[in-house]
Amino acid sequence: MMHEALEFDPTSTNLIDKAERDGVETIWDRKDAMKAPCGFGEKGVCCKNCAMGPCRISPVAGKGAQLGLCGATADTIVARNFARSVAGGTAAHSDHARDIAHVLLMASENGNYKVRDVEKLMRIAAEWGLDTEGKDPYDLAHELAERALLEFGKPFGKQIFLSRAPEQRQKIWQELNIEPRAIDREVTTLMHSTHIGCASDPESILEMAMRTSLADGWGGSMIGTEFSDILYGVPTARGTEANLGVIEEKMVNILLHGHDPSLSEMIVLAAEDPELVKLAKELGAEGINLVGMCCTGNEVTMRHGVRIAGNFYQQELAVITGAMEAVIVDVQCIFPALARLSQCYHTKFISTSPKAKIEGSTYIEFNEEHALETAKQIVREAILNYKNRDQAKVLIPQTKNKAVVGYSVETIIKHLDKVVNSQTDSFNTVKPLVDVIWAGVLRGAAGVVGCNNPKVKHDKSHVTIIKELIKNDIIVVVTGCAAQAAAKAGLLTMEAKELCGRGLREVCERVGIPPVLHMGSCVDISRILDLVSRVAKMKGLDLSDLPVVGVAPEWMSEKAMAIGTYVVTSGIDAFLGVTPHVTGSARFTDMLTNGLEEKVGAKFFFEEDPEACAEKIIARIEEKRAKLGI
Ligand code: XCC
Ligand code: SF4
Repeated sequence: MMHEALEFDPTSTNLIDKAERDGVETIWDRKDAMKAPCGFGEKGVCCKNCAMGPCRISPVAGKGAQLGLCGATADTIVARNFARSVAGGTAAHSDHARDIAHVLLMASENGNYKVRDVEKLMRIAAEWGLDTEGKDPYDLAHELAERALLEFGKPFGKQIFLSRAPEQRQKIWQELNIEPRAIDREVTTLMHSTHIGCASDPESILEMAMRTSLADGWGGSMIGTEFSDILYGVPTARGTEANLGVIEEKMVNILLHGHDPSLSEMIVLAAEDPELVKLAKELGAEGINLVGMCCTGNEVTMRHGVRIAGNFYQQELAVITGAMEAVIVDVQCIFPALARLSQCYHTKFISTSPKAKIEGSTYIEFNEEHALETAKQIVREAILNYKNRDQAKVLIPQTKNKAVVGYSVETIIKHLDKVVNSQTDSFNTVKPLVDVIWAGVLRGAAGVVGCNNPKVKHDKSHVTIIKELIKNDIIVVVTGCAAQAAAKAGLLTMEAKELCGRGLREVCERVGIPPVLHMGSCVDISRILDLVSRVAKMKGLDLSDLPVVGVAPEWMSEKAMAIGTYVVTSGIDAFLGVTPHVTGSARFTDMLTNGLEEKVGAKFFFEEDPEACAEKIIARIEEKRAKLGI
């Protein structure tokens, strides 16, 4: 049976047919079994914040319950549910960042974790006001790590990275009293405020959610990105390939799936270990083939060129190929379904994080103290499993596309610099980018980010929107699973310039970049905040003045909810291709899609049709240009 959501992606369709033949179940079967989703949940009007409930508000005014037992209105319930998603997303990104800071704290010259980029260490330490003069890099790294850990729980003060934003923006945050304090405090306070019998004013709940989301974007996520760069190196442009065709028939295939580079970096090292490679060969394989998925896939492709097996939607399909010796996961975006699925094949499903023990998986705790040793043990398990592969069950789609990845802010600036040869402080100048936008050669920029969601056809919204934007001379930067959709569609190549308008094509040719720039994982959206802040500051403008937008065509996670909220709170419009669960409150929906603009100069747009979404984005960008008189 053809699942409607799939039509767009023939690679996946083949494997879905195979799943049916193999008698295994996938997300598409579960989606069918789910039938119509709960209408109350869909609209956000179901509250179970206390045991007097669940309370659900009738969507028809004057008919059925209009208030929860405690008297909460639909507006309050929707606002509280929304806010709790933002808290969940902020917690996930930030707890990941905390782990990275802990790893930096234990980094040492002779240990598994080293400081790979001393220059960036110095730069961030100086930015944070540490005395760097004549200090041993590791002493400085430890001092910086301790400072970062305090960002999560310090009793006083606000997030240090807020000062990266243009001054006008900081002032807006100050006036609204939404400058985030300690990250954990914002998450905790928001959970408190949305407890039964606490805040009921939707306006104020939204503002608290905005403050919490800023603790993600300009706090946890930014720490996650910058500290990963210090430990594992600043990403640079490099070639790779993407889609399930990167799985190799004659090699030991290992899929890395999840988020934290502290695990994946060690697995990369282990997979290169000569003894383990030798073992793989002794067992009849041609070698070890490490491939990535979701954000951890982005982390390792940006720093090592590790090939991308696919995005969120394809995690089950990778196992269904029958050629996957092991799936190694840590945290976030991992289907619990993988446990049962991998038992139908020879695949070892290895979970590693005490924060994400998955029933039915093989649990090998990843202990940072013995990082490389554990990583080798995990890779060895995969190799030993090669002999259990059932050749009769193997089907590897031959589809894959070339891609260039690794455009950190540093790398983008270096590329721009080559063209203009500007004599100014090379790290700080985004002048060439500013010039082409102001000259109208580029109309603007869009960050296309986020997940897959079976509510829309796999990757179709991502690809349709991106193509439409580059055709209209809007340069696109991508992260997360959106980046992988773009990679699979061949949009991260120099050749993709043929799909662009004249202006963007010219820029791509002169600078030597693809029209769609891979900027990393989802915490790396902080790189986008950094980049646009540099552009705004160079022009003495606020972020809300710039012809730039954020787009999440197929988002699904709470993290995406936090991202959308901090993007808007930072003054950048966010276009969502999947409508969040807020429509049960016309008032709250209006606050998001209208009222926010007055407060923070940006708002949400909900548009599920990708063509219409692209049109609205272009219109909004032109509106901003007109206001700037450019
Ligand atoms: Fe997860 Fe980060 Fe979404 Fe992909 S894009 S499905 S959150 S892996 Ni971040
Ligand atoms: Fe119902 Fe109020 Fe309890 Fe929510 S908090 S479940 S609306 S009584």
